[in-house]
Amino acid sequence: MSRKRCGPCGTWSRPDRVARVPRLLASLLCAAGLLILAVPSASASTIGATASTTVQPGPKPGVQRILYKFGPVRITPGQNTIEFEGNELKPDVPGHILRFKPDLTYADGTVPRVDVIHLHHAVWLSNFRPLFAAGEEKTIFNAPDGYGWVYKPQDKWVMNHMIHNLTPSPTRVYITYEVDFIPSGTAADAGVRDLHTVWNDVEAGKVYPVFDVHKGEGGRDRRYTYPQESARAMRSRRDQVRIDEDGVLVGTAGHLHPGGLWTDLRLTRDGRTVRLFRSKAEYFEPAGAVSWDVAMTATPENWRVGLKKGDVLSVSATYDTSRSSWYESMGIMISAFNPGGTGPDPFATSVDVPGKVTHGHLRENRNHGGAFGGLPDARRLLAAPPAKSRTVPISGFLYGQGDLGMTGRKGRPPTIRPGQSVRFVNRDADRNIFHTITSCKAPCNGATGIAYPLADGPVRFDSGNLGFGPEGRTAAAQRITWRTPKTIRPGTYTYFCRVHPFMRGAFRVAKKR
Ligand SMILES: [Cu+2]
Repeated sequence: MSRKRCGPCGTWSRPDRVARVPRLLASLLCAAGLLILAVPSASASTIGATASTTVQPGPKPGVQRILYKFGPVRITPGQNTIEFEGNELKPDVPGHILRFKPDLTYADGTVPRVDVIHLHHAVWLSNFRPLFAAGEEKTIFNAPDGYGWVYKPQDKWVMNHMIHNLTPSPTRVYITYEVDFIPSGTAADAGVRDLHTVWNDVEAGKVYPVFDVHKGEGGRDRRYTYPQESARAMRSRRDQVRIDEDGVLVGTAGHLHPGGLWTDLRLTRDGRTVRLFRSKAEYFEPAGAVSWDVAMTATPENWRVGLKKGDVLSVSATYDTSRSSWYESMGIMISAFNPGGTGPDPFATSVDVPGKVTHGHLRENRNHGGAFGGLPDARRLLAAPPAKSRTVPISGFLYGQGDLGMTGRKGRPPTIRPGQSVRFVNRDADRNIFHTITSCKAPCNGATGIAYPLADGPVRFDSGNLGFGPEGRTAAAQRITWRTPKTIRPGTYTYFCRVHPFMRGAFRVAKKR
């Protein structure tokens, strides 16, 4: 399969028919140039012999239900990278897309457990702009009756995906999407009104549009809203999109990460702002707002908002910070816009109604973790003298000293004195494997699952993804070393790898002699 590396520019772009700010225009043009290079070599034949299309009877007369299997996508040990691949798996004729249901499967059609293979995101780009997207919440996009996303066969599709392998074992997966489609010129297509995607992203214009949420941030309510509670983000306001023609919004739904409570879509017109919809994270997770066992609410079938040229749509994401830090978080709202259509004025009529989840609990989220996992309690282990130069190499998915999975001397926590620090070096980085050293509450030795471990240590530290990647489009921190803070007080500190949460370790700060 051809895998295209994109350069230092953004493809998370502003949507069709929406004015773009100059900063984004530059990144769009850059993305367009690179993707034009990428697309000609990418076709169904380069994806692999088993890339496939299945046409089934649709839910209504005249509607085709088409299942596309994009792959096999080869997943390397510990993979956590962002990829762009050409995508010819789309309808052959013009028409309208009424419904879009994404998923991730193995070759046999079963869905990987989310604590094993994790769909960080997939974005279906059409003509270099996002059309649909999926994360582990796997929201289903449904156009209201009488509307459909407009589609032409000459639209250039590119698959942007980040599939995260939480284990050291390579595998192969398929990104699947079930599309309900009506061909143009058929009776069923008569009168169907065009939809375009409006993409609001709190970090729009970045290929990896993420922000960190730290435990305890966000004031007394321990709820942190981005960008409003970040002075830096409020200076750039990447979350805003200006609408450049009159029309009607007919639906919206949000995307966020574990810890997220909701995303809000707002409209600003003539200096006034009104909330249009709150997409709530409804957690099935027994432990609460801490995992991917969640579904997002979407707007009801009859939701409409009339928009005027010059209106500004904006998004915010609110996270719970009472229990854990949430690194590399997202906040996106994906809306469907019908140019030229009309709808209620949201300043005169309240449109901010409760939504509905688009699916229930998913089986792949059933392994929650946290039960006894057989690992020791590092607080009871004998201390090891500090390693040479107080450096711990990370290699083969093991922390070289103090890994809770190692027995004997190697498993003992390296011990330093107050004012010193332990230095970690990721020796797996040359195999494109990133690791982190992230604080979790001791003993941090429970079984790995989607809700365990959490970044919930009493002293907050996080190394970032130690490794290198293409500038501007990677989770990598662009370094392979990290030192523990020198200010840490005596005690035993446990940590895990956010990329490979089965990796656990400890270090100790000894009392002053
Ligand atoms: Cu790791």
